[in-house]
This record gives sequence, structure tokens and C-alpha cells, in this order.
Amino acid sequence: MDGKLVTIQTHIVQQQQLHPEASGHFTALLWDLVLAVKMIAREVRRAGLIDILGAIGRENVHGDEVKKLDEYAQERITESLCQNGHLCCMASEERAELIPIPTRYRKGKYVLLFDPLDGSSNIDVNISIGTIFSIHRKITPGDDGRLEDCLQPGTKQAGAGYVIYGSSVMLVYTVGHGVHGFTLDPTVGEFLLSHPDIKIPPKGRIYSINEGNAQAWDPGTAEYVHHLKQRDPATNRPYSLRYVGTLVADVHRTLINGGIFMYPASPKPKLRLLYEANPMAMVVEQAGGRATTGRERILEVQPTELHQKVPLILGSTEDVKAYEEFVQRKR
Ligand code: P6P
Repeated sequence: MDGKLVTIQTHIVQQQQLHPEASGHFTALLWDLVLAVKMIAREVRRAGLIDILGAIGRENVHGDEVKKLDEYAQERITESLCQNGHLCCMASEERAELIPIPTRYRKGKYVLLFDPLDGSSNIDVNISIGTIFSIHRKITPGDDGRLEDCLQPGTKQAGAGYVIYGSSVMLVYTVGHGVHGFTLDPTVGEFLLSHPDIKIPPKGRIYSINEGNAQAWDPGTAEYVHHLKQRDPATNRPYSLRYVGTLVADVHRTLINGGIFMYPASPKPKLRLLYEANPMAMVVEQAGGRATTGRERILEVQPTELHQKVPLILGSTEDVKAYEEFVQRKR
């Protein structure tokens, strides 16, 4: 960077200028999302404190009702995003059904799919958590969003990204022109460009998987992980194991340092296609990496239901291709 401070709002406008046909709604939608995650970040920072205070009763010392953080995040995003006429509907990990836009608000031409608080089980032990979002364009006629508007393959995403609430709060996003990272400066309350045009290393030396499931892995996954553990300095083996148990944290480390993250089909898929796998796959591919189910490109999976799960293997292209070779040899 040439030393000047670039806020995420400025950057989003610059990215919009790459789309001459853009109406500005997409830009405004991202701005609304930024506001929501700033408020979530504030609550996450206080989470431990609120929990202590919340133990006193249903209200904390500020008279605020003590809410579970993921419900707070859900409400912040839905309230911030439904009012300004950018969306025709939403879908969230926290709600079984599609979330319509209330009749009192104008409808827009975008769809927001999101996981408001990924890894919330890690809050109580002060481990990084996150928010994940995916944005599609409306494809059905009429003003109201429908299920078909949500069930689009990842290749159709207009934008995607995540926020990691960690040692610092970072927002990472793409609208199809590279991946850009912003760090929240809490002294001014702005996300400032800190990681322009992120590129994932072509090969890493870290693998990330829940080894507790090793006995249930399919033979291809088991042989691939065994291969990573063999000593061979010429190919940087053995790899190191790093597994946080929060998707956003494991993917962010993989994006920056390289390597491979795996949540395979066996014992059973856990990660959701629409608002976890697809947005992460768009980010990783835009950064020069690769994302697969083990058998097909994540972004080409045709969704059939809102909360469907898929195996997710993503990361450095050379590492993911090596995984695919092991798994496909075992077909
Ligand atoms: P496991 C968190 O609960 C989550 O949904 C993802 O953020 C994370 O990658 C995964 O589950 C961890 O699952 O089965 O390894 O605990």
C-alpha cells in the first residue's frame, strides 16, 4: 500500500467501479453488513463480561437484556439488512426457513445467506469465532425472494466473505476481483485495508482436520493424512496439524499461511453448502486456491435444500490436488 488509509467503505465503492452496470445497491448492502458486524464485534469483545454479569439475572448492569451471542448476531444482521431495500430475502443457519423481507420494507434484487456466528461453542473458551456471508442476485420474477433464489450454485455468487473475531477483528471479502482483508481499528471504529489482494501460497505445510474422527475416515482421506505425516524434507513433510474447530479461523489461517483444511464426508459431512462452503470456496478460489467435496468443485454443486451439508476440502492448490488424487484412487 502507498501508506494511505483505505476504509472498507471506500474499497467497496472502488470495487463497484469495476462493474459499470452496478446500481449502488450492492455497495449499500455491503455497507449495511459492515455496520452489523461492527456491532457484533463490540458484543463479542464483551461476551465474557456479559456472561459474568448475565449470571446475576436476565439483565446486565446496563439494563440490556442478556442474549445469546449468536441470537444477537442473527438479529443484528437481519435488522440491519432488511430495511434498506437491497434484499428480496435472507437465509441463516439460525433459522429453519427462508427469511422474507417484512412487507413494510421495499424489496431488492439480492439474496443474503449467512451464518451469523460460526463456532459459537468456542465463545466460552475465548477461541476465535466468526460470521460468514454469501450474496446472490435474485433470479425469479416478482419482488419477493423465493427458495430458488437461494438454491443457486456457488459460481453464481455476487460476493462472499467472512469476519473473524480473533486477536483482532478482520473482515475478508471478494466480489470476484480478488480477495481483500480489512482490520478493525477499534479506536476509530473503521475497517482499514490491511491485506490487499490476498493470494494463498500454492503449497503449504499445515493440515487441518479433526483427528478425533480418524477411525471413521474413508480410505482416501486416511491414506492422504498418513502420507502428510511421513518424514520427507524434500516435500516439507511431516506437515504440522492445526485445528481450531471454528471454520472461519481454520480457513483464515489456511488462506494466509497455505496448507489444507478438510472436513470430509466420513464419518459424515457437517458444514453447510450455502452459507459456509460456498462463500469460503469463492474466497479461496479468488485467492488462487482450490475447494472441493473430494469429487467435485464446491462452487459447482447444485443446491437442493437450504441447510444441506457437503464435505469441504480447501486450501493451497497443490495440496488439494494431492488430496483429490488420493481420494479418487480409492473410488
Ligand atoms: P467438529 C463449529 O461448530 C463448526 O460448525 C465449524 O465452525 C467448524 O469447522 C466445525 O463445526 C468443527 O466441527 O466436528 O470438528 O467439532
